Amino acid sequence: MIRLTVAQAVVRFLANQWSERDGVEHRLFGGCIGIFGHGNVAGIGQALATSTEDLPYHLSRNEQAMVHTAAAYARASNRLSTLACTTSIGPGATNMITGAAGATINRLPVLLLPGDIFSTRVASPVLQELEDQRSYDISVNDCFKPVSRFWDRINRPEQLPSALLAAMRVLTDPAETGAVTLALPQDVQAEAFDWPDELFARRVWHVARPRPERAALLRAAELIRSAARPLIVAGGGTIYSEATEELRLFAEEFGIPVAETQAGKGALPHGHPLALGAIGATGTTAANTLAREADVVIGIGTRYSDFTTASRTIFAPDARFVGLNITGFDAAKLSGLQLVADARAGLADLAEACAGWSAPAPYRERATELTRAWDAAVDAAYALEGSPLPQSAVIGAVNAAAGEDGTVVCAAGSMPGDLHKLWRPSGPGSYHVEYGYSCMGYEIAGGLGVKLAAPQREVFVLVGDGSYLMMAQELVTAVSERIKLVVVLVDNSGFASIGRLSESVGAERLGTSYAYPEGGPLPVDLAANAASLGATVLRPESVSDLRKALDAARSATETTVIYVRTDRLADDAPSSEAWWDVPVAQVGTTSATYAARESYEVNKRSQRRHLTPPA
Ligand SMILES: Cc1ncc(C[n+]2csc(CCOP(=O)(O)OP(=O)(O)O)c2C)c(N)n1
Ligand SMILES: [Mg+2]
Repeated sequence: MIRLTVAQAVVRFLANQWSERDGVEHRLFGGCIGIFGHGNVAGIGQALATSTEDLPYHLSRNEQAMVHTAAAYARASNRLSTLACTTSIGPGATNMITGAAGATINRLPVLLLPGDIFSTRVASPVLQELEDQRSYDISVNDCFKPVSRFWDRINRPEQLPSALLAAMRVLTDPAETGAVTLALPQDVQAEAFDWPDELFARRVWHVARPRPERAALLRAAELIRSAARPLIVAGGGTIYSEATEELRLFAEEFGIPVAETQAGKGALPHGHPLALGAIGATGTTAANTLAREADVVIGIGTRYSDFTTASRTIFAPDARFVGLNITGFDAAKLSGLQLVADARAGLADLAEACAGWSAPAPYRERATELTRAWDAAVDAAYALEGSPLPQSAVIGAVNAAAGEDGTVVCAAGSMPGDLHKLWRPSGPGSYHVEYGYSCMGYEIAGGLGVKLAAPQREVFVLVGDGSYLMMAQELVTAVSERIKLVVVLVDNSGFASIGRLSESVGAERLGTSYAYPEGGPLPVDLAANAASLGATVLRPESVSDLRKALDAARSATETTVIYVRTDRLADDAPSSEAWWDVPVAQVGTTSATYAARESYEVNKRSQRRHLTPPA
């Protein structure tokens, strides 16, 4: 027996959890990130302060941000490792909900430990307590339920061991993973209990590589062998499963071109003759052309978001789908033939089952040709010059500076779409755009997570002025913890993305420009703001100066913010020639609205249901 408080037991337990895949073990928790207040200061706070275990603590500046940091850490670790997040009760806790939704949507493991109201309820209502007149059993932490893959509240110490084990199981199960919430009432956190020694034994969570069922494998192979124009859609699961080498071999052996989702980008590096790059609403014309022509689509580790399918307009109405996915839920999408398996194991088995077959040779050449044309369009966009700077040129300069060991981080605004189209990834891990939740504010916080998980990488955060204003404070965390980031702050005085969208739906760019109501720029200086938070700041005004600034930031040891001005109204990236479904008002006061509605209805007609049985 070991006598510890509940919080001390949590800390000790977490420090002794490991994940294992392919014989390699990883600490399941690279650390604990948190902000203290009443609800965790005397519990988890005291436990961390006095712990001798290996669980480093990081002080974040915002609870939403710290969940983004943990999710980015998990993504950069291919989900084999994450961070635990601790908060006070009330607003500290609920600030994490946005981050939790982002992690769950992106299928990334994060452990959330919000403080909770007294289990004894003797002094209720306490500061920051939600009083629900229907039940004393409800607290704000109930809001975590829909965004958590496992949720529990520890009202008695005896409940802790089974809750911890269930939490670890979900975090390390690639089919179930996402945010896991263990709400910890503040009195219970501080309560001592006699724990069995075995609770703190070193525990290894084996991350499985389930193989496909034989019959399903044969069905999938038969469908693939029947294809004249097969296409692979590689999603994030391909990267998390570390299946990129199997993907390359599979594509080469059978002559199947590979298109990539946002999370899958980098699965097949740019320059490979079968790498089509991005697919969908923000795709390359190469990938989108072949998507329209494909008769069999093999989705690997993809959730088929509306961006990937161009809101279900990119694939032929009678295209048939094979869904190789760790979850049946995703495998079955678009009426797919379900191949429920780990991506790497599934690809190896599928290769065996398809042996001897190959897509027609001219089809392979067509993929390479289409890609060459897109590459030329990107070269032209990357070569743009001007003042304010063209966004494509900014992305091109960062792409060049990132080289082989760089990772680009982004999440919201006009840049994720441009990055998806333009960025030339050097491999898996080089591209980190959070586009499941596309959460403004993820950028700098996420950059921290990537750098903590992969310190050998040079991390380039691309952040718009809108996102920066939502969450710039993590620069202070970067500075104080000496976590080096290169942040490229792209200021276009508002929302280029939503402004463009607003105009296209007849909403007249309302609320998308940072200016006085009567017009005219605001006396706001975001570069000075970044400097005031402790970053080194550079203000290049030309593309060649930007390149020099990137070189300087790369060789610096401290966090640098490179501030560039771009034009909110410019759209210099080549078109994807694909659609995204955003509803347009059916009645309005301007002819623009009616024109937008009319073209919307035309596009709607090309939306497909994908109900064709696969075999
Ligand atoms: C938290 C959050 N709120 C709102 C949105 C909707 N949204 C998407 S992009 C965007 C504007 C982003 O502006 P900025 O970061 O300056 O990028 P830009 O579009 O100018 O490139 C908004 C409001 C969002 N994605 N996330
Ligand atoms: Mg902007």
